[in-house]
Amino acid sequence: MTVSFIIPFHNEEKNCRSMVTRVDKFAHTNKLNYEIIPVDDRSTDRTAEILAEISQKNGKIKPVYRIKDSRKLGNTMGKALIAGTNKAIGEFVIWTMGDLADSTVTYKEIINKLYNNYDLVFGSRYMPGGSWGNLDPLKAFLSSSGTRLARILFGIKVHDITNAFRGFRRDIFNSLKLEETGFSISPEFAIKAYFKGLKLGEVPTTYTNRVEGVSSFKLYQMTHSYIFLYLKLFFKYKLKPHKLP
Ligand SMILES: Nc1nc2c(ncn2[C@@H]2O[C@H](COP(=O)(O)OP(=O)(O)OP(=O)(O)O)[C@@H](O)[C@H]2O)c(=O)[nH]1
Ligand SMILES: [Mg+2]
Repeated sequence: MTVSFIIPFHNEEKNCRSMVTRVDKFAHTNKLNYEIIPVDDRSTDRTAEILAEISQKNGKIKPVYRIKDSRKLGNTMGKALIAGTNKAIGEFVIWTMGDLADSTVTYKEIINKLYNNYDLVFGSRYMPGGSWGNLDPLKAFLSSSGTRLARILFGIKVHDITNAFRGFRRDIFNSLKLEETGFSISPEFAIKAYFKGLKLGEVPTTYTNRVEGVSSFKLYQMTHSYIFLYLKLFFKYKLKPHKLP
């Protein structure tokens, strides 16, 4: 079994080397078959340069340089995660953030669940045993509200669908036809997987706020895209008139 780690980076020159090294060390120590796919977008700092340098010394690191044009507006993390996943060869895929926010201990637990026939396993900050650590209280409130709303609207039982940190079987990915370009890809993936009848699981994780680098989080943009997504999916899955046989 091969595990593909997909890591999105945007202006993470202070984090990208330690992040890729940390994942590499984890995978090596745990004797995994693995590959690491860092996906860089629009970085105007040395991120791309550093990724190129470390990938030359280690064949398991296979960077994707997606958009070079820094003038392109808007967050494209969703597109980056899709591009990385499309390049992956592993049977299992893990999305993990490039600012060192996710605990490597959780990788093991996600992989164990995938071995136990789960299709999509969330790293969950809000389930018992998980922690949002030093995450800003407003962000913690907003992100947990995104999950609560999905529970009310769609009946999804897991506790953290707004965290992009997750693992899944690669073969379930293409059929979901994910479209969100930015951060809202996280709930979109969860909601579409739920309605597809896939087996969703979760493992507790402890979140760590970034120490270095600049945040790509934009409150207005994110809230707006979440509301639009939830309305669109509510219409698609809950209000759409049933077709006559
Ligand atoms: N490829 C790519 N990566 C992105 C983009 N925007 C953000 N990222 C990366 O996605 C991850 C999550 O973005 P963050 O800026 O940490 O967003 P956040 O976690 O909501 O905000 P923080 O509180 O700063 O951690 C980081 O690894 C970013 O470098 C993008 O447009 N393209
Ligand atoms: Mg972050």
